[in-house]
Amino acid sequence: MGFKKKESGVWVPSHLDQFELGEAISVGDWNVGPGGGRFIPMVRSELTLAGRLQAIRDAGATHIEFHSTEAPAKELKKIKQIVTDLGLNVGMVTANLFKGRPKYANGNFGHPDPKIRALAVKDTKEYINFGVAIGAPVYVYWNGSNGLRVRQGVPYTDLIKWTADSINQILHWMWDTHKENSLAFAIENKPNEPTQWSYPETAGDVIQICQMVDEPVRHLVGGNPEVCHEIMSGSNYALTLARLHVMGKLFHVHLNGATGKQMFDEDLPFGAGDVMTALETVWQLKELKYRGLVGFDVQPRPTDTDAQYAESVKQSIGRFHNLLGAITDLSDPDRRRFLGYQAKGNNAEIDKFFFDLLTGN
Ligand code: GLT
Ligand code: MN
Repeated sequence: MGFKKKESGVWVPSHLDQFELGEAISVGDWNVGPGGGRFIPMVRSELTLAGRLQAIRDAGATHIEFHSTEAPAKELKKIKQIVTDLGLNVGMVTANLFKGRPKYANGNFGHPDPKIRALAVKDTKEYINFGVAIGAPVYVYWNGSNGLRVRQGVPYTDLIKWTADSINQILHWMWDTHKENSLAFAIENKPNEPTQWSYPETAGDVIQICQMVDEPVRHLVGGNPEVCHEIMSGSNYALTLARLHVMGKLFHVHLNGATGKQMFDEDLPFGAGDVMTALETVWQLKELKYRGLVGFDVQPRPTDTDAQYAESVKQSIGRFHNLLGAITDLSDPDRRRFLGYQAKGNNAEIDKFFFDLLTGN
């Protein structure tokens, strides 16, 4: 895994041309669980790590994603064994910089206190080492608590500079330490929750950070756009995939679903909430010839029973394959017809084309 040098001399993440679309399905360990939250009771029984991974694998995943909280770096040997025994691979790792420590309540890489910024950098480095040791191609930084809880809670220009600077430090350390075995560092933007205003908020902010880090380590950083987070911002997810792709920064994806009327992360199964977004997402990934990991970040429904432990994961993967199948099965004349509509700006026919594709007409 890691990075490879193209003939042009540019370093690129190796995993991005490794899989056929839909072949590598990566799911968060946190995507199954007993349920429970501020307004919801625990409804399912707790499973062990091995039990959770088995449920995710049986739902159709090939890769697993870990937080430092559920899969602590010090348990590397044990975790590696469980993953290998189940025939899985690790797709992504991410240090918990939101609930990992009480100190992160008011931010991480852009926290006003330099000691807490340094702690976030240290926690990240430790978990990158874990990711390298366990063979994960991707590291994700999700902003989490980074940002503002009140207006001017952090000086705005400093928030941006501190965040970029913390990431820059990590990238230099990673390249010096791990060279081409480095992980593809994918930044996952989200506009709010748990903050009122988060940074990085949008894919534009992710690209801003990519531009702010030093040129010799810039190849190491890109984005991990998530469907729900884009919908919360009022953005078109497929357009965001393209935004990052044209900059060479589409390092990973997190697919899920949202109704579009919520200002919080609904984390519905992929294809739930807004099925057209799901269809367009698969269409766009195919269009971009995306060959990285297809990651899912979904939560169980509060009504799911012990028999439906990984139902949200299973439905998400099933729908992805269904939609991919429908798109792949399009005949050449139908494809040409579609391109003709696009070239002429025939919006009515384009709209009908997608509706018919979805309904099998
Ligand atoms: C959390 C968040 C996700 C992130 C995870 C990785 S944590 O579940 O809602 O979008 O991808 O840190
Ligand atoms: Mn996510």
